[in-house]
Amino acid sequence: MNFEHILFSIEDGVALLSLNRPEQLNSFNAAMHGEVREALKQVRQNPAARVLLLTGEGRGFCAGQDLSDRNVAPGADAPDLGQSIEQFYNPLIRSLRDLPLPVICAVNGVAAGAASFIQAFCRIGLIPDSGGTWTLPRLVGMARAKALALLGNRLTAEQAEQWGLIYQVVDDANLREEALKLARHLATQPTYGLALIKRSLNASLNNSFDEQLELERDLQRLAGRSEDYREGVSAFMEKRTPSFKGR
Ligand code: LHQ
Repeated sequence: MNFEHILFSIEDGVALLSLNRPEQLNSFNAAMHGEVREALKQVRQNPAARVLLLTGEGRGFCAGQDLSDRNVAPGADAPDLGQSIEQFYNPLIRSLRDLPLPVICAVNGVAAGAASFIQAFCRIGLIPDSGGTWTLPRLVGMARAKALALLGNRLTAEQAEQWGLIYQVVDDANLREEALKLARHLATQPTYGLALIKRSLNASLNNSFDEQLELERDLQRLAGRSEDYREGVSAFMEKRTPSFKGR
């Protein structure tokens, strides 16, 4: 498949996916959804991809849905947004959340709608979707989540970091380099184990303590059978740098 609306490559263990509709601040239309879906399929299937790095071309990261696709004529039927979410957004969110790799998001500019430092939905009569109403209160607490979702104000990157919405702010000029450095580092690590860590942390948000202890037992059993664990222990005993394969 030739990509028109995204840039996609796999190099040094890092799958780099950059949204590429800069004039529309990388907002999503159906074609871009299709390309992202195809790229994520390749990431899942290609063992050379050990880490996924997401970013955007131009001055924006992503402005959510392309609203020019939603501009209905007066008197025409309203679009079925539930259908659009079912077909496009929910599968995308599930696919990223379940991807058995570390995912780094280098948010290079405004993120509105489905990825978000602006919960812009309330400004046009919608609710935050793509898991926004689930993720936000868990990351920043209910009071801040409600303020963000009901007011639709812009949250600066620094404030997003202070509130625990994102991991780290870096200077604009260094963003791509810093994100690639982190991605290349992770790509040399025991990425099978990292995927199990991601799975257990995701599950912890809904589990009781006892359920989580049981999940840890099961996932540690899998981790303990990996080649990487064997290599990690040998390298430690032999006082050398381990060489992990992600298996
Ligand atoms: C855009 C867009 C855009 C098209 C900027 N579309 N062109 C999920 C499931 C199913 C259905 C419905 O929706 C959803 C979820 C959603 O994503 S709903 C939320 C949709 N997104 C928004 O409401 C955000 C709309 N955009 C904005 O509020 C602003 O553009 C932000 C705050 C993102 C950036 O503001 P500025 O930095 O001032 O840039 P701008 O507004 O001047 O935009 C630059 C250009 O990008 C401009 O085009 P132009 O030809 O005038 O240069 C915009 O029209 C275009 N653009 N967002 N979503």
